[in-house]
Amino acid sequence: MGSIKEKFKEKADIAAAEIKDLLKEHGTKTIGEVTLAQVYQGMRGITGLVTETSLLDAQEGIRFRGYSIPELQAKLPSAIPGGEPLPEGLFYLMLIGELPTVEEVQDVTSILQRRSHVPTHVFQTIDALPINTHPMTMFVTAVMALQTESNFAKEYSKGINKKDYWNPMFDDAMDLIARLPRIAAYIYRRKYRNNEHIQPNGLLDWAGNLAHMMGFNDESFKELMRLYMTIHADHEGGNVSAHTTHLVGSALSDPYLSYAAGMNGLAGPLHGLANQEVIKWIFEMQEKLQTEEPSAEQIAQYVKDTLAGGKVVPGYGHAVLRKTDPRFTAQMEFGKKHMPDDKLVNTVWKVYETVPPILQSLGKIKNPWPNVDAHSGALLVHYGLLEYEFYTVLFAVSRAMGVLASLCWDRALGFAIERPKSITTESVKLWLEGKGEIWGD
Ligand code: CMX
Repeated sequence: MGSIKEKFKEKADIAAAEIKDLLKEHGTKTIGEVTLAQVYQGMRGITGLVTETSLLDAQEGIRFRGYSIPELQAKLPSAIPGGEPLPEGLFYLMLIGELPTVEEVQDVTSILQRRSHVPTHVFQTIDALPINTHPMTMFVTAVMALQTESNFAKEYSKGINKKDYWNPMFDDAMDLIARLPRIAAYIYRRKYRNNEHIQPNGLLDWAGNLAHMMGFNDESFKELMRLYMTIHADHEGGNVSAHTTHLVGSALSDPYLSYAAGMNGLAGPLHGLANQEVIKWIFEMQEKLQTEEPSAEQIAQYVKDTLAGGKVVPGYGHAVLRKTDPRFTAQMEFGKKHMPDDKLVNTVWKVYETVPPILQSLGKIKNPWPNVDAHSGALLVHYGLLEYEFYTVLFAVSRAMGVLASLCWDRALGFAIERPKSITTESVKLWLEGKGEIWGD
């Protein structure tokens, strides 16, 4: 058993015993009320899940095991002195609950290197799809093809004690995270670089290797990938991609099936696909206005036209956050350091000055501030990654670390199959007339 696996099991056993005691003593306590409006409106604000890896505060933004993004940038080991954190370090933190040492991060990097082999049939499956297939469809299809490799599925069919579920789950999570950069880079090179592929470099870290295999060897692009993979990894448990992975995993579907399901949710324009929508929206604005440097007035008019067309302003708003997303701020800092004069990046900053007051003036939007997706595309375009349909694949590679670390915890803590109660409007009407209850079995 590798040391990270042993450490995970040790931590999980302690946590499982704590939760058992906690529920024994406090299990009947009420933690909130549910209104009818919440039931109809996306269950917003209902606390109904446990996710150990990160917690989102509406004002402060995301904290991973208690650490904010600036704290991670200061405390996690980096590939170059003073550089961006290595995402392997964040994965260790989410999985084990403690900040890793440099050696522990190196250990994760080498485990991922060793497990990164992708079987030929996965590449053949990608090749079988028409070239105009969306990269997220290719990505999820490839993950499904890779499901042949699931240790959990094999062990379960042989017959496994439920106490041991966590073990093959852990192996699957590691294998899958290790293999995703290879798959993502293959899709990128097949679709956008004449099918000319680049072999992995065994000396590089996980995110650096992804940049290398995609064909981007600028050191600051590798740094961007390390930052990008870190900040997109997790956003507590209720968002569509994390919740779906957890939900599907709760049926004991293996990590390949569960993660693929979650990434189908990430591919929606109100969630992860918003990163492609933002750049598309800005490119269309440039095209319409015939300028690469639109003024604040021109942007304001374009925003109003977008809203008048019954469309959302992509990259703005959030279901939980009520301030500028710290993941946006981290990318803005990166832009100021590496490309302060880039015209597109400056447009993103001008959009940031212009959009919030307009959204606020509508009076119905709970959060007029930018989210993570408002910034990411402009940084990628700076390095020549213009193919915006690919952006959500990068988000998906990063998100694997959070949702799969959580899946390991789900199985180690023996979490139950998810099965909330649903109701019909007819039953609501009867309840309102005092003719029956809508809850219960
Ligand atoms: N532009 C226009 N209208 C918006 C808006 C935006 N950016 N954000 C919210 N609204 C609208 C909603 O559509 C809703 O309108 P209706 O009442 O007419 O249906 C109203 O404002 C209230 O919405 P809300 O409670 O403030 O926001 P929700 O929790 O319902 O939705 C989100 C959150 C992210 C889906 C929404 O803000 C949105 O669509 N944003 C644009 C897409 C985007 O950037 N998504 C990425 C989010 C981050 C991620 O998951 O990656």
